[in-house]
Amino acid sequence: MEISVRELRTILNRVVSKHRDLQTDGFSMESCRAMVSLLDVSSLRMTEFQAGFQEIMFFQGIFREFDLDKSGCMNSYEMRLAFENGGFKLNNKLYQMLIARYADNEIIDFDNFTCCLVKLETMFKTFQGLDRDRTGTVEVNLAEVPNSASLCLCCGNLKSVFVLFVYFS
Ligand SMILES: [Ca+2]
Ligand SMILES: [Ca+2]
Repeated sequence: MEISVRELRTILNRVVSKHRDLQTDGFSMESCRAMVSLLDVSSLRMTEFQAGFQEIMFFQGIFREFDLDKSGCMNSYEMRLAFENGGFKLNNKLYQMLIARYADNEIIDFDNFTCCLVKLETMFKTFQGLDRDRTGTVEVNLAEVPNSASLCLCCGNLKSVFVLFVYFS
């Protein structure tokens, strides 16, 4: 049995609608596509769906933990703590780009939060795949860029990664 991106979206939205303490306007097709591509597949079989679902539950745990004022959404301070706890040490510029891309009226709801973390995770995975000698730096030529929609050029080491990218556009 396979689950399509559209079905994944329906399931996730049904689940999050039961958690009234999480602010969300629902998962978009874009967020769901990003989740499926993180798993490197085009549609989900049951085991992949379960893995994806556990990931969402994990993000939900982080979201609740760092929603310090229990507002049901993240402000930029809470978001930064959540990123750092998730192992994503970002420089200020990248951090501000992410907030600008994912915040709505300066707050980030649960679906945007999940989409942002999924994309970051995909980007870090891409980086690690390119960093074959594990030096924390990569050099890529155009042919190695994963695809034109996710041009991702990274430099610096992973502990304070400096990323120049046209990834979230
Ligand atoms: Ca949203
Ligand atoms: Ca909050």
